Amino acid sequence: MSTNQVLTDVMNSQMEERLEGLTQKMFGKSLKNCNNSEVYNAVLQMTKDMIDKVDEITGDKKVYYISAEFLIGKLLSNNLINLGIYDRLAEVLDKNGFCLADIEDVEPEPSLGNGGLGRLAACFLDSIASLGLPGDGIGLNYHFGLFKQVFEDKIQCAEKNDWIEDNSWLRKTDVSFDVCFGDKKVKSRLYDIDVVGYQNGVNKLHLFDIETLDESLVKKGIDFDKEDIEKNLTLFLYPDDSDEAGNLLRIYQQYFMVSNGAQLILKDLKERHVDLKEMYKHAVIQINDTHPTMVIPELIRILTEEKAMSMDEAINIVTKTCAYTNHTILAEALEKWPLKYLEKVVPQLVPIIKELDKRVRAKYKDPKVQIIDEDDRVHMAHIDIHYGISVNGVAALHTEILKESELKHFYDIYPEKFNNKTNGITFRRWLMSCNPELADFITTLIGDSWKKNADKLEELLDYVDDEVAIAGIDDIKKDKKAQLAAYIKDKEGVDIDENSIFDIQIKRLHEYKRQQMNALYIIHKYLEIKAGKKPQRPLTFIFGAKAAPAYIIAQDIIHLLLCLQEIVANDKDVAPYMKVVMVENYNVSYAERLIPACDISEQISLASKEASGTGNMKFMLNGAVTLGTMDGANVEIHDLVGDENIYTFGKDSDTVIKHYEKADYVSKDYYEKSKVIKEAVDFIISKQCLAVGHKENLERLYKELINKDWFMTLLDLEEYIEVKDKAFAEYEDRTAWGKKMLVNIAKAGFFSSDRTIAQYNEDIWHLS
Ligand code: 26Q
Repeated sequence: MSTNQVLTDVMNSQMEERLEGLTQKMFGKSLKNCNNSEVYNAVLQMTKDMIDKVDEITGDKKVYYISAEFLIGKLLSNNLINLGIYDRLAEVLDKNGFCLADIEDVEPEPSLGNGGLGRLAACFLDSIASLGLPGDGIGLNYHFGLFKQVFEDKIQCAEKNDWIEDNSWLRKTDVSFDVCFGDKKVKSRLYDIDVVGYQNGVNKLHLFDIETLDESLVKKGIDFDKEDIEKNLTLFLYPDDSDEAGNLLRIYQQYFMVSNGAQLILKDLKERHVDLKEMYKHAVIQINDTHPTMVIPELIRILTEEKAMSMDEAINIVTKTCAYTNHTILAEALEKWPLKYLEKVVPQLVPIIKELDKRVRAKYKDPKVQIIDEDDRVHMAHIDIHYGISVNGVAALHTEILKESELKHFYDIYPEKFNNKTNGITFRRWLMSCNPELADFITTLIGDSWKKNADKLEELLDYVDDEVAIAGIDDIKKDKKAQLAAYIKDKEGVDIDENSIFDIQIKRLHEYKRQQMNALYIIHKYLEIKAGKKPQRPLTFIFGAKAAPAYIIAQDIIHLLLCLQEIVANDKDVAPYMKVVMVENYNVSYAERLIPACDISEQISLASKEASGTGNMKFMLNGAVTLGTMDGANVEIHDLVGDENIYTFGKDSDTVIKHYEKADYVSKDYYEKSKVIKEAVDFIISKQCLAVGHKENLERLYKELINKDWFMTLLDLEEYIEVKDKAFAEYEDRTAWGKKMLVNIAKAGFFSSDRTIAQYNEDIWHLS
């Protein structure tokens, strides 16, 4: 029996007394007399006390996962599960008149990320600890996470989103470093959040902050004075404005993160008595997209200026220590900082970056692989690729596209550096915690070894013809749909029909993800119903998405969806057959309710544009069937489940890439050639739509679609309509659909982030 199992047993047997003791000590009353918030605080304290006793994960080599985002979501439920005390706590609370789910609701959600990349980082930390590997996260302690979304007059408004309370998972440490921005020196303060592995030890998420921060700078919405970094450095997480990234404060934040990170790593190595010449044998730094890239020149700077190493030696050692993950192929999202900006913010790095660039120029003449381009912009990804040991994409197709087109010139130079690591998700959060009913049912069928070894889910395939098992899965889906319906009624004030098909698209709002194509389908369906063609069963279209505040067309798409929601709801001919709901402030907690209730998972990006997607994996694991393009990890989902168990459509990535190369996609041709497309697009500026919406937003979106449509919505619309209708029709064969659900769950094992992390370790990290 491991130490942690002993701890778990002790905690489970003494839990009631401990909680009672804590409520007495903290609030001077007994557990029974506390309110939910007090119970939450006592449970938080009890859990932290237990974590203090769990062994730290140690080893000869450690990975440092540096990321500007860790979208950890609420932590209570996950920590309880990983510590093995969830069931007992539910029992104790129940006995005292509380419901654990209500207590979980009290916790504020830390939204320290935009979407996929940040959530991936959080899943990875869970898996690293769960596999017992030594590995910490390094990031920033934003006081306001991703903005809170509210709809006013069918327009998205952004409000500040605070999450830090007096009593929280954050632990203030006595670690503080000096960070210099040229002549200006800022003092940092480190806060740690414990990362508890599943039946395993503890690692840390290190979040750096400043103590001179002034939260009162934030006035209305999310505007604030951008001048004084001593007051504003860690106030906000930047929304992903791919296009409008050129903000100095973002560079200040990035350097603050990596300078602290580098100092922390060196401190750690010193405490472990590591000779810095052998640093790469004891530390590996995984760079999550280009946001932490400055860690490379920063380490080189410290090693040469403060540790008396030669430039050759420092570059050699740092190169062997760092590895880079690419998460995007959208050219506009690749970070290129004007040298001028860097000269202003971090003048001390500029000579190092110039030296790195000089060395590249001496070896390679191709302008495409230089670090500093002819316009004096620094290509951050190029630093990572030249001065790191590994470059990985996040799904098989994505990595192939990097090798063959986006980063081809680098692949020609360094084929050995390129590798794929298909993303994954932690099953602790995305099944055990958000869908305990399904997790338990799976366990009754195949035992619980799948919790440690996700591939075991394949044993479910033995039940593919078992009517009882299939009915069991279907009943759970029904329950989760009913739970979601009640939640949506409460939160959004919208009634949804539990017996309808739940078709869900939840993800950041971006044109390449094509929420607008889904909207056009909805218009098409609306017009069909108006014309008398009714669906066999009512349809519920659910959306959740935040748009970067500076991304105008994305705002317009949200507006259109909200207009459609109203038009459909108010039309008595149509309302009984379909419903549209755009939920407000979609976040991790909302995802945890939506995903288990989904029948059809919308993964409809323009092929070649979605690096991987991870929502697609979460839906599949919870028994939804994917309706998707052959993009990102959808391709691997398709390969695993087979044609029978997924609905695919649309032009493939080669075709799309050729359209871009030849610049021969003309959206107006598609609009004019197809009656169905024309009708749907025209509806956007119809009298009916303008009566509920804003002319400016709707006209702009309409014009964008027919004149530009950069992400080729109209290219795939007809096939999308056809395949989506087929999926809805086939849903009526309940036995066949049940099998599809089961196969999707059974084949989801590959997408466990435990598998992804094992591969990072095997191929890149080599932790002992
Ligand atoms: C850049 C500059 C300035 C401000 C913000 C940003 C910025 C912030 C966040 C740029 C990009 C991001 C996030 C990117 C992201 O989430 N990418 C997603 O990563 C997932 C995990 O690998 C993939 O599954 C998704 O396909 C990919 O879109």
